[in-house]
Amino acid sequence: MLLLHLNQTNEDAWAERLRRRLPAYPIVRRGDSFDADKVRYVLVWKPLADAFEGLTGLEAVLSYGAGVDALLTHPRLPSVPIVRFVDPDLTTRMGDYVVANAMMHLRNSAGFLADQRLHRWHNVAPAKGTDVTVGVMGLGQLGLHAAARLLAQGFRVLGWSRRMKAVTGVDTFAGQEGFEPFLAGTDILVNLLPLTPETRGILCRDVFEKLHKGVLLQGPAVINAARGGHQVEADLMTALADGTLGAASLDVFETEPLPETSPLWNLPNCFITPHVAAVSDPEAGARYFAEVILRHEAGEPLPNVIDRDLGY
Ligand code: NDP
Ligand code: OXD
Repeated sequence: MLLLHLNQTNEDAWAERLRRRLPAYPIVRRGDSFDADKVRYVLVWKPLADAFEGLTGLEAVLSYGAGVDALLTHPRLPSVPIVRFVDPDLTTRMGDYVVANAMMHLRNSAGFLADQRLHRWHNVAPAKGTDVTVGVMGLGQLGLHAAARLLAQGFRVLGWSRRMKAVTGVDTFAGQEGFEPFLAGTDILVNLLPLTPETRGILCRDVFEKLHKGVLLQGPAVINAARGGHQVEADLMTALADGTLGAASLDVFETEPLPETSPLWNLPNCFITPHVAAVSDPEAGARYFAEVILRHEAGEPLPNVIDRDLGY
């Protein structure tokens, strides 16, 4: 049995598509009445307190988000494998977000928007893409794709990961010793790291100050498409206000939804989106998770199982 523990608005779409893909497999939803001990798989992302209650026969937790930080901090997370969502649909959406926002920063969108509001004709030329370096933090499923898309746009691309990687066209750095040289060469910093104890708060003033200056008109830019817990919002506020950063694109926040009272809303050089950089599409998700279940039921190993010790 598959239990859908989805606490979001498109719950019906997920249920309908999964039932279509798995017509012979029992699927129940949170709130239905069912034998909890018959549940072999639970589809969940940001688990509520009771998400795993009574699931004594569980084979795997299926995370319909790519990031598993909310699962890993659940106090009653069962010790079964966690399969996360890895899919070209999600990856492409993230690539779209990163490219769109990198292009906005390249073209000085924050500066020209501010001028437009003042009816000011300020005739300055933005930098050229081939002179701008985008540094991608995290060279996993999403970071590698984003790097390829940025290269295709003509940017120079640097990449940073935990372990050293060889990526065609990308200058790569790894670990703590690689972090400062990576930052020193970066005009636009893209965060695609998982949220772990090691990466929490990584987008802080000290990091913003180390970014490369002099290429983008208003100063270096930051794009955070990973998790709000990566950014120190007070540091972002001051860096965006005092020119340490020229602009930022934030899709994720320490508290979501971003409170109406957050001063981030009012910063003219901060582009805010409501955690939609790469949504998990029900059609793509149903295709992926139906395949995971069918293969596992046929005796094959589970794919994309996260490493609990690493936290991603
Ligand atoms: P992956 O697990 O595929 O990749 C993670 C990358 O981060 C790896 O390259 C890994 O290094 C690197 N990394 C992890 N820890 C460190 C560290 N301490 N120092 C340096 N590098 C580190 O993740 P995905 O690419 O699939 O996803 C990344 C994140 O994006 C998710 O965890 C999620 O939080 C976020 N996300 C946001 C979405 C949105 O809509 N805003 C949508 C989907 C995901 P190594 O290769 O050496 O292991
Ligand atoms: C994810 C997300 O982790 O949407 O997939 O943030």
